[in-house]
Parts: sequence; C-alpha cells; structure tokens
Amino acid sequence: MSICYIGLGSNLGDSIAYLDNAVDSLRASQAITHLSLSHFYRSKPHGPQNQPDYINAVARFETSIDPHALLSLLQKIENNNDRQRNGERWGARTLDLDLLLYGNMIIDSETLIVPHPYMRERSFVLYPLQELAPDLVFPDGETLANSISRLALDDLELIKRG
Ligand code: A4P
Ligand code: MG
Repeated sequence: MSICYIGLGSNLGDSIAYLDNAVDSLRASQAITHLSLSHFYRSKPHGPQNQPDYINAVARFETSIDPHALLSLLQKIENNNDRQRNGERWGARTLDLDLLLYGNMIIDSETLIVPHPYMRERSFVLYPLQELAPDLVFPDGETLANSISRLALDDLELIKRG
C-alpha cells in the first residue's frame, strides 16, 4: 500500500458537482481505500487569465496499483466527467486530476512526473494539502511547512458548504 495525494481542479460547468463526482468515483474504485478530502477552495487561474476561476481540492488515499495504472484511472475519471482535450496547455477544464505524490517515489517518465512539477508553486495545492498532512516531507527532504512559507495565500478563498 502506498499513500497518494492528488489535486482536483475544475473551472468549467458545475465545478463543485464535477469534484464531488470525481471523489465518488475514487471512493467506488476497488483500487483505492481510506480516502480523505480537503475543503474546496476558489482561486484565480494560474497561467492563461482568460478563463473562469477554479475550484480546487486535494485528496489523500491508499492504493496498491502502480503509479501509471493510477494515472490511467485518474484520466478515465476525467474523461467520464466531460473532459475535452483541445491541446491548449492550462486551458479551461471540467475536471483535472493531477497525481501530486505517490508515497516517497520520484518518477520521471514520458507520461508521468511525480512529485507534480508545479505543486510547490501553487497555493491552491499546498494549502489544501496542509489540511490533510501538516507534517508532510517531500521525497527530496523539503518540508511542506518550508515550501508553504514561500507562498502567498494570494486569492485563495475557502468555500463554505451546507
Ligand atoms: N502528466 C505528467 N505528470 C503528471 C502528473 N503528476 N499528474 C502528464 C497528472 N498528469 C501528469 O495533462 C497532460 C499530461 O501530463 C497527461 O497526459 C499526463 O501524461 P492534462 O491533464 O491532459 O493537461 P493539463 O492539465 O492542461 O496540463 P498540465 O501541465 O498537467 O497542467 P496542470 O499542471 O494540471 O495545470 N489555476 C488554478 N487556480 N487552479 C488549477 O487547478 N490548473 C491548471 C492546469 C492551470 N491553472 C490552474 C489550475
Ligand atoms: Mg492535468
């Protein structure tokens, strides 16, 4: 069993419903156990600005499938939630599932880079991650507390749900 963290994001359609759907699919998967979920946050798009605000969250779970099989599962869930790939990098999307961390592994293959290369620059990743794992240490030895201290909370807005 490995402990994994994924980032969930959406900025098209009913974003909260897409994130809820993704979590339901993960919980229903035989390959995944012990899932816990951060709060949802709203933020301005990083990258191209001509797109709607994002809703983001982070999930932690345990799995015994290998990282590339997990990536395939995440992409299947994206596709089942109306994800269209139009080739534009960092463009608007109904659902984006990024594999942030897989245990303590460092992976650099053609289809998968772990830890996710931009995660430490993104407040919409690190703040929800901190809710789930305040004492987390990255595979290179840096603590989450240290990387988060370099980041501004900037425009991150906690979403209150009923
Ligand atoms: N890939 C490599 N490593 C990974 C990984 N660790 N997790 C490959 C997931 N995928 C990984 O991804 C393109 C390819 O990356 C995949 O085929 C996979 O083999 P994609 O999801 O098709 O395309 P993308 O998401 O547009 O590209 P990318 O570079 O993954 O973008 P990001 O990093 O996902 O950024 N602003 C806010 N506020 N909130 C956001 O969530 N997200 C993005 C997208 C930009 N700005 C944002 C947000
Ligand atoms: Mg992505």
